[in-house]
Amino acid sequence: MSKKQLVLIGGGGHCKSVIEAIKLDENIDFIGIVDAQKLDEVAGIAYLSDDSILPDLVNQHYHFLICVGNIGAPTLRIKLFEKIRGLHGLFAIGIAPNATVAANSNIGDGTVIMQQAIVNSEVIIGQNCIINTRALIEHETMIGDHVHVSTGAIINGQCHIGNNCFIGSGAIVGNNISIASNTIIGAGSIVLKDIKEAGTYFGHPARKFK
Ligand code: JB2
Repeated sequence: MSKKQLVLIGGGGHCKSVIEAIKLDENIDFIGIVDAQKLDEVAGIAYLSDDSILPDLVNQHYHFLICVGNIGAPTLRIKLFEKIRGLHGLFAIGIAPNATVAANSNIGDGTVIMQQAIVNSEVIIGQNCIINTRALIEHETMIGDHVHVSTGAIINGQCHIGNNCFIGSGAIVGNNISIASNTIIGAGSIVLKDIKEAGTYFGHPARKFK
């Protein structure tokens, strides 16, 4: 199998974590990093240019991963994803070699599964998501596009997480729970009832904050 030639978009903190997560994947060749500001190399990967270089990189048939995080608002992640999609660019799927991903799960383009995350049987994850370090996604759960399940969060079985949600570090979502698109769940919160109205929810049990 030929190696996937990969360009990373955004060279900040999340990018460093992504490089660490996937650098041992022998099927990846890092081409470099595109960032709005000029950088030196990031975790050993070369800086290429700002976004004006994207059409040229798409023409090279490189694959892309958006590497800006999504703490709360996914606006920049979505903007960059749509920009590359508008150019007909190809997206990679990044899976850390030490993550566990069920063979019968379905992972969308541009999604990254970080170190020691677990994606269990028949899970469906949309495009441009972050399943962050040590997150657990249990059986038959469906996750929309542009969702960030942060470090150590647990989404139990048969849940439905809408588009653009942010599930904070260490949060727990009970079995068979639906969470409306565009919802933020604060770190450490516990969600045991469906969330039908988008907003920011905190606590145990999680309550609407705004
Ligand atoms: O339009 C843009 C653009 N705007 C900002 N195009 C490109 N190509 N890059 C852009 N950036 C770059 O994204 C910034 O210049 C900066 O280098 C990078 C964002 O880095 P930062 O470290 O600020 O955030 P992050 O998204 O990598 O990490 C956040 O989310 C992670 C999940 C942090 O909060 C981390 O602590 C967190 N772990």
